[in-house]
Amino acid sequence: MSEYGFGNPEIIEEEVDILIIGGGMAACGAAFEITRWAEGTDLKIKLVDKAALDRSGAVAQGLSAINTYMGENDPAEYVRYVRGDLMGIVREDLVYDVGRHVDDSVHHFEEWGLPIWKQKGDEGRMLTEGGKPVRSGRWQIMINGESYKWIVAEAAKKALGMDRIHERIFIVRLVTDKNDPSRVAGAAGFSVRDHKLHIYKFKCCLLVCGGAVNVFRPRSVGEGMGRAWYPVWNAGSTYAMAAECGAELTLMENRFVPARFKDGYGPVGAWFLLFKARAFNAFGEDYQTKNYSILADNKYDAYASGPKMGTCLRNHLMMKEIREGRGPILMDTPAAMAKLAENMTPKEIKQLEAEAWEDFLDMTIGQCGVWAGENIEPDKEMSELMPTEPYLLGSHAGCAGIWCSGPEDLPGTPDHYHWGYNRMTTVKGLFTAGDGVGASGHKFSSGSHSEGRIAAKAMVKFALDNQDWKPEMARSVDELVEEIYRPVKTFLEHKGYTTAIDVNPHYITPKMLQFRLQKIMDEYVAGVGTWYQTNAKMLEIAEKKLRMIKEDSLKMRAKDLHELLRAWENYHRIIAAEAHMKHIQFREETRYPGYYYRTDFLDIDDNNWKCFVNSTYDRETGEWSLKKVPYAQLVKPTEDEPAGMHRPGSAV
Ligand code: SFD
Ligand code: AMP
Repeated sequence: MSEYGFGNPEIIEEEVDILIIGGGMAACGAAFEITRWAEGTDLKIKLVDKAALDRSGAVAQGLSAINTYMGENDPAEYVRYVRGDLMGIVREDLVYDVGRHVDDSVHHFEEWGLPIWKQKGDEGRMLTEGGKPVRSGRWQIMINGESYKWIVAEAAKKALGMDRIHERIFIVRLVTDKNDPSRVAGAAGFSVRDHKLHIYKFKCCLLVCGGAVNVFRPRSVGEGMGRAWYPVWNAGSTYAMAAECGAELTLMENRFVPARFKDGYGPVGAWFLLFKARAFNAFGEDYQTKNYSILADNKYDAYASGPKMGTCLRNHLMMKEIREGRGPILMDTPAAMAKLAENMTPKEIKQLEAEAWEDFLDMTIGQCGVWAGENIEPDKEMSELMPTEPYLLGSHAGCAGIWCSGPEDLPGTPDHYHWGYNRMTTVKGLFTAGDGVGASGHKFSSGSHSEGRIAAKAMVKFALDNQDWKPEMARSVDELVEEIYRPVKTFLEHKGYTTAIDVNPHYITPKMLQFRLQKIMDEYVAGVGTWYQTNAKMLEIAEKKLRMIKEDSLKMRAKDLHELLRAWENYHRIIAAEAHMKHIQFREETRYPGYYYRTDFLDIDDNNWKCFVNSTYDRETGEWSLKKVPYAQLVKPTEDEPAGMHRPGSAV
C-alpha cells in the first residue's frame, strides 16, 4: 500500500443471471418487479449502485409532484402530449407502453406510504379507492415527497433483500462476450469505499444510471458551483457504457434546457400549473403572447397551435426577450398568491404560503436557500427565471438515449421497432429504462419506475430463455484492473515530480478535465455562452477538441478513491458529450428551438428530418457512425393538434 492507501485492489468476481446497474427510480422498479417473475426459478439477481439506494439518483432530495399519472386519461392521449412536446418524433410504442402501466406504480407508491394530495372531501381515500388527486396539470399530481426516494427504495430493498444489493460500487464499463461481440457478458467497477474491484458476469443486465449532468459549463460557477437542476451525480454512465458496448443510441441531439428559478434551479411546474403564476419580461409584457408570431419565421409554428406548444418552444419565446435585452424574466409569484388567496381564510393563506415553500423544500432545497438568503418572500417579491445549461436525459422533457426494442402487441408497430425482448437495446442481453431509453420522454419519476418494471419482466424471460448460455468476457480481469486503476497508477508514478500536488506535466486532475470539457461544450456545442447556438464550423472545432480531451483523459490522475470516481464519471461525460455533438452535427435542421439552434439550418425541415437519428460507437477506433431511422406514427393525430403532427415521417 502506498502512502495514499493504494496497492493492488482485491478482486471480487461473481456470476449472476441478471445484474441491475443503478439504484434510482428505474432500478427500484426493476428490483420490485423482478422478484415476482423470478419466483420459483433459481435465477441469481444482483443490484449494484454507486451510491446508497435510500437517496441515490435524481429523486435524492425528493420531489413535489408525480408528473406522469394517467388517472382518467387515455394512454393514447398521453402519446399525443409527449409527441407534441418533443416536436413530433417519438417512439410511440414505448410511450404508450409507459402510459398503460404507469398508474400501477403510483398506486404502489401510495400504498408504501407516499402522501398524495387529495381533493377536498377525498382526503384519506386512496387512489385505488377512487380518491381524486390534486392535479397541477393534466398529467401531474401533487405529493408531499421529501421522502419519495426513501419510500420507493425501501420497497425495492424489501423485495430484493440487502444481500442482493451492493451499494457504493461504481460500474466503469460493460464487457462484451468473448464468442459473440454483439452480446454483453459482464461489467466491471470499483468500490468507492473499499479498495476492491468487482467483476460481474451475467446473462443480461439493466443499465439504468440516469442522464448526464455537468457536461456543459453550468450557470452556477464560482461560489455557486455544484448547484444544478438535475443531479450532478448523473454522469452520463448510461449512454457512455452502452455506446462503448456497441449499443445504438437515438436522438442524442436532443437535450433538456429547463426554465428554472434563477440561481437556485427551482422547478417551475407547480408555479405555472398549480399556482397559475404568469411570467413577464422586464417591461411587464407576456413574452409568450407577444412573440407568438415569430414561430412562423422558421416553420416552428407547425408544432404549436395557440397556447398549446412544447417546452422547447416556450423557451424559444422566452429566450428572444433575454437575448434582445428585455430580461430579466420575472415570475409573478405575488400576483398568483394574491389571486389564490382571494377567497381564503387567514389559516388557508398560511397553508398556501407553506405550500409555496414546501414545493422547493421537498425537492430543490437550494432554491429556499436563495429565497432566504436574498430576503425574497414569494408573496411579496417576484423571482427571476432563467433557462439553465443543457442536460442530457430521456425521462423528463427530453428524449436522448438508447434505441430499444418495444412491445409487440401494439397494432401498426413497424418491424424495426422490435426485435425480441421489451426494452432490450441492440446489444443482446443489454436492457435499459428511465433516462436510458431514447425517443420516449415525459416518463418522469413514475414512468421510469414503471419502465424498470417492464424491463425486469423481459429480462427474466431472457435469462430463462438463455439458461444454458455461459458468459465469457472478451477482456481479462488483468486488463480491466490495468484500465480502471490507470489514474491511480499515473498519480503514484508521477506525484514526486513536482511539489504542488495539482500541478504536474504528467497528469490532469479530474476537476480540471471537467472544466475543460464544459468549456468546449459551452462554447462550441450550443451552451449558455452562445445562447444555445452552434453551426457546422463550431462543431468541427468541437469535434477536434473532444478527440483531444478523450486522448488526454487517459492522463487523468486519482489520488484517492473519490478522485477515481470523479475520473471515470468524467470519462463517461466525455463519451456522452461526443455523442451529443455528433448527433447535432448530423441533424441539419433546428428540430428543438429553445433547446438548441443550428444557425446554419435554422428551420424545422420535416421533408428531410422527420426521422430518428441513430448512432453507434466503435470503441477500438473511437469513431461514430450515424444514420437516419424512419419514424412511424401509431396514434392518429386529433384535429386540434398542430399541423406538424399530421405529417408522416420523412422518406428515409
Ligand atoms: O419538478 C450508477 N424529476 C421529476 N419527476 C417527477 O415525476 N416529478 C417531478 O416533479 C420531476 N422534477 C424533478 C425531477 C428530477 C429532479 C432532479 C428535480 C426535479 C430537481 C425527474 C425524475 O427524477 C427522473 O425522471 C427519474 O428519477 C429518472 O429515473 P432513472 O432511474 O432513469 O435515473 P435516477 O433516478 O437518477 O437513477 C440513476 C441511478 O444510477 C446510479 N448510478 N450506479 C452504478 N454505476 C454507475 N456508473 C452509476 N451512475 C449512476 C445512481 O446512483 C442512481 O441510483 S421537476 O423538475 O419536474
Ligand atoms: P417543471 O417543474 O418545469 O419540470 O415541470 C413539471 C411539469 O409541468 C412537466 O410535466 C412540464 O412539462 C409541465 N410544465 C411546466 N411549465 C409548464 C407550462 N408553462 N405550461 C405547460 N406545462 C408546464
